Amino acid sequence: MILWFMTANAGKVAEAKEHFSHHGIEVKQLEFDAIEPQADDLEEVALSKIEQALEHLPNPDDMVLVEDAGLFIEALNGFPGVYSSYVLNTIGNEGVLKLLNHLKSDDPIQDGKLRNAEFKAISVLHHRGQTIVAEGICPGRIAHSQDGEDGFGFDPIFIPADLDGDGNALPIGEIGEVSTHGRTFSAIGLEEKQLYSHRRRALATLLNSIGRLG
Ligand code: ITT
Repeated sequence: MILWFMTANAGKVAEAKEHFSHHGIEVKQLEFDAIEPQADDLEEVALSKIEQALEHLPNPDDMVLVEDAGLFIEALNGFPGVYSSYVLNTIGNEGVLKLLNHLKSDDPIQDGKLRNAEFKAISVLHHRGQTIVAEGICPGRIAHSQDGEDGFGFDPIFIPADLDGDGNALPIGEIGEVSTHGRTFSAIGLEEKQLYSHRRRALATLLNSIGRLG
């Protein structure tokens, strides 16, 4: 079974390939100059992308996937969120770290929370006239400095929350059975990132629903 992933981001494709390879689905990148609307929420952007993807699908019977993701930093009221690409292309990871370094609280509990953040992904899968939408969230925090070489985007500055034995995210700072021990997504690499990833969570939900598409 072929699944076309419409994205310009090779890092996303690598993660989707890794995930679907365990389920007998071949992922291929569908790349063209898509127009990314500036909208207030990820789902609106993702649904606009799927409309465009359908016009470029090599075979109308194939499945097509799009995704819109973003990094939401609590102390910045969710910024950069839907502006994540723009922020990465302008101030970059160093700029985000500088922004957060200006924030300080005298209350140690509040101070610890200032770096809380989450990745969110909305994935949309379309097959023969039917559309499924799934969300994946990965809570975590922003590191004090960049760490690691792997991955893409904000991976060098994002430390995911630990997980319990069932793969559920624990409150930030709690030590879990599954832990990066304070390392970022870039430092742990693709396979370990999948344990925590917002993308993998959204894709797993989609995969559970594919059967319903017939
Ligand atoms: P598309 O062609 O699929 O739109 P994109 O890179 O523009 O690719 P998004 O708009 O979904 O992707 O993502 C917004 C930004 O967030 C973008 O700069 C990504 O690099 C970054 N991002 C998304 N998922 C990420 C992840 O898992 N790790 C690190 N950064 C991520």
